Amino acid sequence: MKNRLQAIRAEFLDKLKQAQNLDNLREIELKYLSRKGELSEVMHNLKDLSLELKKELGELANNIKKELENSFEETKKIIGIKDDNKVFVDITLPGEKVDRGHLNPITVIQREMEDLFTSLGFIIADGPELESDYFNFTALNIPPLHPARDMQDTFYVDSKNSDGTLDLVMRTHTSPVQVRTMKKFGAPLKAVIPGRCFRNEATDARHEHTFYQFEGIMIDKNINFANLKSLLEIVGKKLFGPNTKLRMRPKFYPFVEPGNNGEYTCFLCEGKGCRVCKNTGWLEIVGAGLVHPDVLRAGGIDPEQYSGLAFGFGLTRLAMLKYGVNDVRAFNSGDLKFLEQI
Ligand code: FA5
Repeated sequence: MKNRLQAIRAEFLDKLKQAQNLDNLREIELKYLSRKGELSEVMHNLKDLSLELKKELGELANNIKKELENSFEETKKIIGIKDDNKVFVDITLPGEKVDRGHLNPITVIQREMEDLFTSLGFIIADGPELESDYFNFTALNIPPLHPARDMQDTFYVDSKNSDGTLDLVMRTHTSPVQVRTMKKFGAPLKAVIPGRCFRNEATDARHEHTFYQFEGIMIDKNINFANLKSLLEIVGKKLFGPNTKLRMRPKFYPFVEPGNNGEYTCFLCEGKGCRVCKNTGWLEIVGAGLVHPDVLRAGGIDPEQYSGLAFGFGLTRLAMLKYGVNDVRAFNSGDLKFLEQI
């Protein structure tokens, strides 16, 4: 049997050397390597041998099989290239599935908003996520020890000012970039600022420690509340459809005066009341107001000459509404099953 194996090996390699085209190769494969080929037949007969011989010849047979298969594949590659009219393609093999990625839902909404605002002449501005305490709070009319700081607790970085107060914070909102853009570009100014924010929250289905906002600021002569209202109406119609209505209710934000909460009619029930709007018919979407004179001054703009409007959407919450996501924590979970289905 040992001789038989060596003879098959020699014969196979000889025929392979002489093979000219893919048809020759198929014949060789059938005769020696197929299930009913000569090599398989010898291997099948091993079962009748003693345990010791079976072990010895079994190993030899396997090594020869591997060697012949490798030589066969090598020759197939070479002949496949030469024989260019007959490239070896096995059409019975399943195709290779290529996974396609897609944009994160928050990015989709961010881009939609950016498109809308750039079409209205706004620039897109950016600012640091690790922000100074001054820009995040003080420049926005929230001085140290002011009770309004309690509304937005954050993560402080261990770096101190000369007076011992903590200097750097993970920004709690995109509003610090209002003052940064005012200082950079002056007035008049029309800018939107998308970005990631952080808060030290007891997280729940609607509150995450890391989330996205979409800020807007517009400064010019005679900017008033009507400008703010009409701008927010345009956004509501773009996001939720042409019948969407806006209502604005007073809310305290230290950096705007008057400050308010913008609510849109619920896109799901169109104001009738449902589980998404908790039966109120309205969805709280945006904080907004007219820029406080102190904030204009912090940005180097004279409030006697200019006035401004500002707003801040919760971008993550918008994505939750648009895609019917009922737990904000899913966005940061890294769970591909969640991200792929959106
Ligand atoms: C602010 O952050 C203000 N800077 C918004 C603003 C800008 C007001 C300009 C006036 C002028 P507020 O804390 O309400 O406001 O947050 C705004 C939105 O961010 C909320 O409506 C909500 O949609 C989103 N948000 C706030 N905290 C979280 C959180 N922990 N998780 C997810 N989204 C949040």
